[in-house]
This record gives sequence, C-alpha cells and structure tokens, in this order.
Amino acid sequence: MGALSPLPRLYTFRRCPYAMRARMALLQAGRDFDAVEVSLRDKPASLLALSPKATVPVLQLPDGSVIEESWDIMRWALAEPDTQGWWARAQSPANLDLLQRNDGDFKHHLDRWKYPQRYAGETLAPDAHRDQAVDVLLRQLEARLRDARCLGGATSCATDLAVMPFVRQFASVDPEWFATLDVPSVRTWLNGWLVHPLFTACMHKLPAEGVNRFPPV
Ligand SMILES: N[C@@H](CCC(=O)N[C@@H](CS)C(=O)NCC(=O)O)C(=O)O
Repeated sequence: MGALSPLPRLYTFRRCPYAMRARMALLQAGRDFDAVEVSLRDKPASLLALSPKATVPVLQLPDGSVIEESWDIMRWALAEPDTQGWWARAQSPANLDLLQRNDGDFKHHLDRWKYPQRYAGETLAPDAHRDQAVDVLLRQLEARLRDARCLGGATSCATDLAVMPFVRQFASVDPEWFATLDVPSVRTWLNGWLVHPLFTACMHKLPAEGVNRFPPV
C-alpha cells in the first residue's frame, strides 16, 4: 500500500474573518485539508517558520509551497477547476471593487468602531467610523442585493464568501442598531449566510492543539 499523500494544511483562527473566507472557499471547492488552530498571542513556531509575517490564514501545500493571503487561498481553492463559476463571477470589476472596499476602507472603519480603545486619540469618534463604514460598503452592497439574491447574481461567488464575515462582524458590534439600519437587502443576505451550510461548517470548533482534519460540509 502506498503512503497516503499529505493534505494541504491551513493555519487558521476560528473567529478571524480572513480565515473564515478561506475555510469557506476550501469547503465549497470540496478540498480536503488539515487545520491548525492558532493562538494569535502564542503563534506556533511552525507558522512563523513558514510565514514570518505570521497572519492567518496561511495554507501550506503538499509540495511545500505557502500561500499567505486569504484571497490567494480562495483562488487556489476555487479557480482551477472553476466548475461552478464561483471564482469567475468574483472577477467582474464591480465585485473586485467591493472586495477592495471591504478589505480597505470598510475594515479600517470597522476596527475603529469595534475596538475604540485600541485607537484612542484618533480624530473621528467611533460612531463616525460606523457611519463611514456604512457609506463605503453597505450602501453599495444594498444597491447590488436589491436586484440580485447574492453578489454572484443568482448564485453565490467568492465575493460573497470574502465579504460576508466582515459584514457579520459589523452587524454584531451593535445588533439592535444594525436591525434599524436602512439596508434590508444586506440583512436578508447576511441572515441567509449565517445559516448557510458552508458558514456553519466553517465555524467547526477545532481542538486547541495539533494538526486536525477539518470536517467537510
Ligand atoms: N491580508 C491578510 C490579512 C490577515 C489578517 O490580518 N489576519 C489577522 C487575524 S483576523 C492576523 O493574523 N493578525 C495578526 C495578529 O493578530 O498577530 C489576508 O487577507 O490573509
């Protein structure tokens, strides 16, 4: 009997939105993978050796190569073969613009609203960051989702997976306030994702130690 070939290994952190998008992409593509749950306060030496910048997620492939950015992990998982078009649909200029807004200005304002103590001394008050976050991303999402069920149109795509964990985080800072915000289509989209099998599967709780097979959907 030949030796079993090793699986890709994902260094991940359950609550990290970048790691969530990578896990959902791997699960959607049906890629089997091992996972290491990383403590961000005590990163394992194996992660630091692979990736000195030491952010999660990081994917180590069986040939030894290392992918250090969540969007690149999504590309690896989804692009070849892209049988269901999840990657292709995410390449439209409008969707790449949403991704850039999400990872850029939205994330900037989200952090300053969610963790005001980390950004004491900034000129804008936390609520002003909250409102900026709405303007830079949620209004665009609302306009898109008013006309289509998801960001891939009728079927989801990598953009849905990439953006959803951050909108979830935004909504959970002050759920009562979010419930009153005039973005009903975004709320419907988010609520659909929160119970989606890909999302619930990606939130599987790994043991704190060791290399563990990540359960498929
Ligand atoms: N651009 C990176 C960002 C990843 C990132 O910033 N992840 C956070 C966790 S959510 C992290 O690892 N931070 C490093 C730390 O907290 O030490 C990606 O897309 O993968």
